[in-house]
Amino acid sequence: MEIKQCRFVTSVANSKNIADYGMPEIAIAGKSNVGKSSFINFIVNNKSIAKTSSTPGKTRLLNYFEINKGQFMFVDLPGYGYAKVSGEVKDSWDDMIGGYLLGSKRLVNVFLLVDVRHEPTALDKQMVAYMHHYQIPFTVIATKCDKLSRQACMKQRGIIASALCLGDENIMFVSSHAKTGKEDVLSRIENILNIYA
Ligand SMILES: Nc1nc2c(ncn2[C@@H]2O[C@H](COP(=O)(O)OP(=O)(O)O)[C@@H](O)[C@H]2O)c(=O)[nH]1
Ligand SMILES: [Mg+2]
Repeated sequence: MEIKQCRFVTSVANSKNIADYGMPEIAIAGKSNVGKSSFINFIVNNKSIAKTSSTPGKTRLLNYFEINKGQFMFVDLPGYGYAKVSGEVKDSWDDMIGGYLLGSKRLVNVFLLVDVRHEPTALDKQMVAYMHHYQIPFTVIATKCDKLSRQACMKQRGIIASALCLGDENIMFVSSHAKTGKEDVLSRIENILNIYA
């Protein structure tokens, strides 16, 4: 699996306006500021196609990125955990997230991003419970691995896995800044797309 091309398609502000673009969709979910947009830029080899921000909680949109001229779509979901205005931690996700997860006809997998340094939050756990409930396949990816030593990352693996009721081997590790972990992500994408081919 190689990503040769990426094109921004559209932003959707209301989950009622979700369209069917005729290709499989992989959604990118996680807290505000966990590194979703940076992850997309890293995986598609583009420095800035997805807008990154050091101000959490800004994106209230679904952003669609078409990969390899119709092979699949990355859908960048709104982050959760921050209120738009006050900057306080919010205890529910945006309606857009559930609207998308249940409304998309082409969703094949959710990449749930968690910060390697932190134990998953209540909202991360809710996401996992929700995906189990609706039988939505997902992949947990720990981000910002450059922030910890290799040994510390391996320790976090167990903490993250047990908080989300998963086996250790189900957590993937990336750093968009140090550009590590891409091969694992690409082979995961390849496997996911093969299932639905
Ligand atoms: N050290 C480090 N920082 C990162 C990494 N990925 C993202 N960031 C930083 O985390 C912040 C939020 O990133 P962004 O991609 O906008 O997160 P999003 O809100 O989930 O889309 C930005 O300041 C990024 O530079 C990473 O792999 N390593
Ligand atoms: Mg973002």
